[in-house]
Amino acid sequence: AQDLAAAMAYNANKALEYGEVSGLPEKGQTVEPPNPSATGSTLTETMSSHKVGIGNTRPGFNPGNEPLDRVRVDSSDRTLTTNQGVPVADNQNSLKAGYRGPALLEDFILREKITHFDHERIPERIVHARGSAAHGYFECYEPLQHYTRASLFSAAGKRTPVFVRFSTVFGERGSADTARDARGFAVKFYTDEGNWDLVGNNIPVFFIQDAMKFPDLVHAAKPEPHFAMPQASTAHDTFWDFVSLMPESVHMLMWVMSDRAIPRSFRMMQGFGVHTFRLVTADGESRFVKFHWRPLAGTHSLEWDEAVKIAGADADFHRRDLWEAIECGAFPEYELGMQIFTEAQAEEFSFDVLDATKIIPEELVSVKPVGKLVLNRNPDNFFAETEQVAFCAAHIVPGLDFSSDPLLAGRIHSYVDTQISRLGGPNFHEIPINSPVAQVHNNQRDGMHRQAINRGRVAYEPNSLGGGCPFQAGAAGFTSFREPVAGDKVRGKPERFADHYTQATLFWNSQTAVEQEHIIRAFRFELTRVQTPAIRERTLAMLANVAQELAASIAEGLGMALPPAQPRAMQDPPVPEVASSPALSLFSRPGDGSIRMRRIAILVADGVSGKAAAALHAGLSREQAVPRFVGARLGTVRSADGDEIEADITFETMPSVLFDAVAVPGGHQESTALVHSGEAIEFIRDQYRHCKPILVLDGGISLIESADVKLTLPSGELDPGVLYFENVNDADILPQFIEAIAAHRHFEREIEPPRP
Ligand code: HDD
Repeated sequence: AQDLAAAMAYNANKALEYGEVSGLPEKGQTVEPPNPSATGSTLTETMSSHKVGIGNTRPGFNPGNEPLDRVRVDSSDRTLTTNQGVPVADNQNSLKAGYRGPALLEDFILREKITHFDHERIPERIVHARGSAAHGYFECYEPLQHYTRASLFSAAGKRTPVFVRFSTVFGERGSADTARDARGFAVKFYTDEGNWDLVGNNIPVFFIQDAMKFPDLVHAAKPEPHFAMPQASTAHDTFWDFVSLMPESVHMLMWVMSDRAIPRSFRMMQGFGVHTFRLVTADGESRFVKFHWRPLAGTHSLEWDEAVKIAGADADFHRRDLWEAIECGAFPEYELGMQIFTEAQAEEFSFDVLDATKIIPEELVSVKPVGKLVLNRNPDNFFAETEQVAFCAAHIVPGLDFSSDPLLAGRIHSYVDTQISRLGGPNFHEIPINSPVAQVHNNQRDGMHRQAINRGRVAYEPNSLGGGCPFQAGAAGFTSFREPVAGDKVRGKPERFADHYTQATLFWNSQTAVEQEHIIRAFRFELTRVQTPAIRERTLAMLANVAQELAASIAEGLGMALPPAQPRAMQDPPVPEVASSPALSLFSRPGDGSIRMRRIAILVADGVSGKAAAALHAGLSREQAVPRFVGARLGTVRSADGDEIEADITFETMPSVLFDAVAVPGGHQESTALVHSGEAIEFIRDQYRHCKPILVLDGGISLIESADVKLTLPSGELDPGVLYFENVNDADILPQFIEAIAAHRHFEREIEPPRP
């Protein structure tokens, strides 16, 4: 009984009420009321003491803003209790009248357990339901007061905590990670002047120009309502019906049909704020800004065939990758860049910066690096953090402001609104993952699930009974930029919004031949799945305005004649500033040359050269890559040198598509054993088909030959991604293999569709 009492003495849920944890607020976080003696609280302890603890809080102190530790629960060494903290003696059997008798209504333990379980699920997000998240920090490179008074940009080296959620857009919560889709890139900055949510995507433009069309877009893209198919795919009639009638979507379609929509990893994709926002200085001066995230690991994507196979082999491919990278200490990093420009500059552009279907080519406004984002901690609990996090485009801090982008205007409303039904009420800002680090003091009260226990009798302003607190921040608070506006009340769009094609063509012209080929194949895939010929035809007619050769190649793949181009909304669009922009190619950002967290298969079977296998494993591990010994079955493999190697995983459980490269370490029996394994041959063939690096040593060559892998390209040159060394001790093996892996893919050899 004594042990039980000791175990019960501490309740991690209520840590606040036990000493140290409820410490003083950070210096500078407390705003002293102008006249403390005027505070007419009936709770005198509010003002009474400098001591902390129950009944002894400091003025302005709000325990709700303490770090998340206050709500973390660790049940190790604890007894099981009900939600009321009552110890539970038996968690196996319900209460019955006799062992074979009926269950009793009074069994509050059973009823509480089942009732809670019955209500465990909350609605998934209307869009972006499938996501994965991580904690980290943002570090500012240099003070930016010249551009903005936002506190997170106020000093070099200043760190602001962040929580970042990546997502697919259209799939349901349990859908596969590698669906063709845009990816959400939502960042919550817990700044010392409140939360700023930069809720972006990995694509810099959007399907539509006005929030009025968002429900239509989502209804068209989601599974069709009569039979709820297809899941996490836009390859169906309603989507293409809608977009082919909405040519403003064509620029975004080009991006979504490119390999951007099948990233290799969340660590290897860009992010964009999409809209034009404002930076505002302390003097009230404003410039426009577009936000860019650039991954230090470079931008890399999957091949479509790979993405499809990964969906079956590991539907959690991106979630696992993010989790494992952080667990391994290979922290994902991104640089934040800003395209900063004036309204006068914006006037001169051939496009409208309030149109979310347009980019600003980097040739016009360069991207200024302003800071670094590092993701260094996985959430403790998926539901409490990743699921309950509520990003809102309306969450903005002093020094930043919105532009009049009509898509953004709708978002400012939608996000807060959707959380109210998703998270069950207006107090979702109190859920620990959402609560700001900055203090919260206002006269909003009550509502479902209220956590804060606001003291005193005052919940209005102005007041004298509360000393006028909380008082207005005045100039120190958020002030909207004084933008002069005038105009008639109208429903309509500015003229340049009607130019739908110029930037879609710019994107097409900026792609390499390999990327163009992939875009054509993606359109063919999607439109082949469309059942209604008229929708295919209308889409082709729209694409003919982007590039004739694009539309013609797709038409050929569909077995259709190319229809005449759709009439354009704008007959004479302005001449674009640039005809091509290399920064729009995925290949323009190969990354920092590291192979951190790349997965590499080392194929093993009895007779493998153990020395070579071990050297490869050690060398790749040193580079923070993840080598795995892959065999036909688990257990021990006896190497040619007599050593034993433990196979980590099998061909069946981790097929080729889950690896970035393969090594066949050679040896004699080994090559024979693998040559007779259909799985090993298929493994190598897929690596080859997906343009991945292949390393072959010594006798391993027979396996490569069985898989029809050529050391040379059709041009006769050596394939830089297929490395063969006869001598397993060659000093060049590791450096060359690492270089080939860092290059990610070797598209020189691309053979899609595969040769017979
Ligand atoms: Fe949105 C979620 C990104 C337009 C309405 N959106 C959501 C998320 C991201 C984006 C990343 C997931 C946040 C998370 O991880 O929880 N959305 C965008 C971008 C857009 C965009 C980059 C265009 C530039 N969205 C957009 C419009 C509307 C919405 C025009 C409505 C008018 N978005 C929502 C939403 C969601 C959402 C319904 C669903 C769940 C949520 O908000 O929290 O309110």
